[in-house]
Amino acid sequence: MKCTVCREPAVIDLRRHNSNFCASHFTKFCRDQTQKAIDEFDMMTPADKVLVAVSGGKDSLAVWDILLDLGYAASGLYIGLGIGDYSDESKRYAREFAERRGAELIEIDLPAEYGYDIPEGSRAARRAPCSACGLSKRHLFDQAAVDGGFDVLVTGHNLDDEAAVLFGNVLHWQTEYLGRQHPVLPARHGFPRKVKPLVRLGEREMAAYCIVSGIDYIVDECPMAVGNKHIGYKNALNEIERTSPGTKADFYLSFLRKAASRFAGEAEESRDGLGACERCGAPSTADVCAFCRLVERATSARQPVELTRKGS
Ligand code: Q46
Ligand code: ZN
Ligand code: ZN
Repeated sequence: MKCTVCREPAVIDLRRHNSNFCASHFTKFCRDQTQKAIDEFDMMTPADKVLVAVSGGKDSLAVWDILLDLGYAASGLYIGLGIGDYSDESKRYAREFAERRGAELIEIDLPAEYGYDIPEGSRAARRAPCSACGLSKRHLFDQAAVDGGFDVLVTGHNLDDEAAVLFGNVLHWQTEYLGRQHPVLPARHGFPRKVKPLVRLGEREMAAYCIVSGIDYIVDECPMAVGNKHIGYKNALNEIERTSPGTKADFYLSFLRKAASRFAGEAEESRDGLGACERCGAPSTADVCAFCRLVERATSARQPVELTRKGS
């Protein structure tokens, strides 16, 4: 197998692009695809102050690495979720990467700063772990970006993630979510601009990018992801992709080009009428935002346990 560009030995074959690449042309391919997504969807410019949401996994570290190489001023934001060894290890990878690249890493520790971890928050709020986690992360990412004066918040969602979410939204005709499923959400109502520069690159490519770039990342999946419906959607799409390479990219990117705008109105309506949370000031449709309600439930559920322990 030879590199399509230079004929040196290739390290990866990309069937949907009908190409093979050596390590250096693969790295260039990933950078080019990222820059193409940034340009195509007007995500940001090198003048922007960029904050990357970093989990310690391959996608977030890869996008951070690529943005730094493309000349963006990108800081990282890591949130300690209190998910046992998984959180300890993922923090170590995020710190190691930041140190190696000499980049700023902002850290927030959910248990230390807000008094609960994701397993507790999920039990107390009677939400699935990923729902309590997603709500907490979204709130803290938004707040850190706005407080830190960042122009744009970057997440490492890749093509596989976005295609799986789209698949789920289509299966259930979640038209409001379809209206919001764009790789750029403009800044408004106290939310920062949010962008997903990896939407043209798949999961396998991001793992390969980290390997050829010498980036260590947490390989284990989050233990709380078990039962997450998106894993099933990804598997179903991978099965289709196996026999028809390129279908996944076509499904998602053609949705953006041909159909997304038809649902934009519904998303607009749901974002109108936002007020400010009376406790934290974040944009909210209710007097107290969902995050502050989660904090309240999770911490009041914790207190009696601590009191019992102290008294015993
Ligand atoms: S960290 Fe959180 Fe993910 Fe773990 S609990 Fe679910 S959402 S799976 S990206
Ligand atoms: Zn080459
Ligand atoms: Zn609030």
